[in-house]
Amino acid sequence: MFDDEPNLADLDFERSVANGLSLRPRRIASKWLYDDTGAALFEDIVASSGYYVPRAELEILDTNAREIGQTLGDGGSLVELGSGASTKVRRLLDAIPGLKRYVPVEISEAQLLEAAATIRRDYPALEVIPIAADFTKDFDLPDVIDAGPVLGFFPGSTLCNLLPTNSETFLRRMHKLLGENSFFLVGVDLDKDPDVLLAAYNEPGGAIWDFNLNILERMNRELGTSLDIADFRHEATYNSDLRRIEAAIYPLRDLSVQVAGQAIDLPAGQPIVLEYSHKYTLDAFAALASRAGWQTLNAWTDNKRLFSVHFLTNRSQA
Ligand code: AVJ
Repeated sequence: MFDDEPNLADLDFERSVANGLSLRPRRIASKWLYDDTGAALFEDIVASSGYYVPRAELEILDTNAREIGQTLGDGGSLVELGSGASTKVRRLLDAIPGLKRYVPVEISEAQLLEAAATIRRDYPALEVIPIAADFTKDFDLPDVIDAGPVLGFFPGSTLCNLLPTNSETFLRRMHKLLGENSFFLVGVDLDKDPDVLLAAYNEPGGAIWDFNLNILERMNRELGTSLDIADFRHEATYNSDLRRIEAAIYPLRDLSVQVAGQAIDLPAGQPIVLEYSHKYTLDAFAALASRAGWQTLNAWTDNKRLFSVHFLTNRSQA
C-alpha cells in the first residue's frame, strides 16, 4: 500500500515502528496496516454500510463509463494500479466493448494471478497482461500498449493516503508511465461536512476498530510485543486546517513496549497516528493534477456529492 510518511517507508517493519513511535505525535506508517489480515479486514470496511466510498464510486463509474469509452476510442489498454481482486474494473470492462487489453498491476502476486484468471474466463475477447509490481516504486508497462490509447485507473481514493505534495509527485510519475496517448481515471474523496466524514471513519466496535487494532496484533506476531487490544481504542478525527481524516489509536492506560531493543512509552490518551485520508474539493484536485501535467476533461460526483472521479488526459489538444 501507499505511504504517507516517506521517512518511515523504506525501513523494515521493526525499524519503521521504532522510529515512528519516537515521533510526536507517535506514528505508524499506514502501509503496515495492509498485511494479509489487514487487507481482509479492509474488505469488511468496504462491505460496511457506513463507508460510502465504494458505492459512491461505482455509481459514478456506472453513470459515466460509456462516455469514458467513447472518449478513449477502440483498441485501448486499461491499466489498473493496485487491482486487488479486479472487481470494480468490471464496470468499465462491461461498458467499454472496444477495449483490447487489461493490464492489472498488483503487489500481491497470488491475488493478481487469481484475478487475472477470472477476468480471462469472463472476458474471453480481452487480452490480459498481469504485472506483479509495487506501483509506488518504478516498474515497466508492456510495449504493446503503445499501439493504442491507454486508460489508467486508480480507484478507491488510495491517492488520498499521500500528503498532497507526494500525490503530485505520484501523478507526475504516472503521467510519464502511461505515455503520450493516455487518460487517467482517479477516485478522490470530496471535502465535506466533518460530521459526515467522522461518521464514515468512526464505527465504534465495528470493522474499522478491528482493521486499525490489527496493527497491534501484527506487532505481537512479528515483533514479539505483548500488547492487549483491550488496552486501546480507535478514533478518527478531522483536521480542518490540513483537510484530512487522521485515524489513530489511543492507549487507555499508561503502557510501555519494547521494539528493536528500545523501551518506548505509550502514555494513556496520547494518539498513535495510523493513517491520513486527505479530502479535496473538485477545484483543488484539478489544480494538483494540472501541476503534475494532466489536463482535466471531466470531474464527476455521485448524486449525494460525497465522492469524485476525475477524468484526466495527457493529450495536449484535448
Ligand atoms: C484506503 C485510504 C482509501 O481513507 O478511505 C477507510 C482507508 N480507513 N476507512 C480511506 C480507510 C478507514 C481508505 N483508503
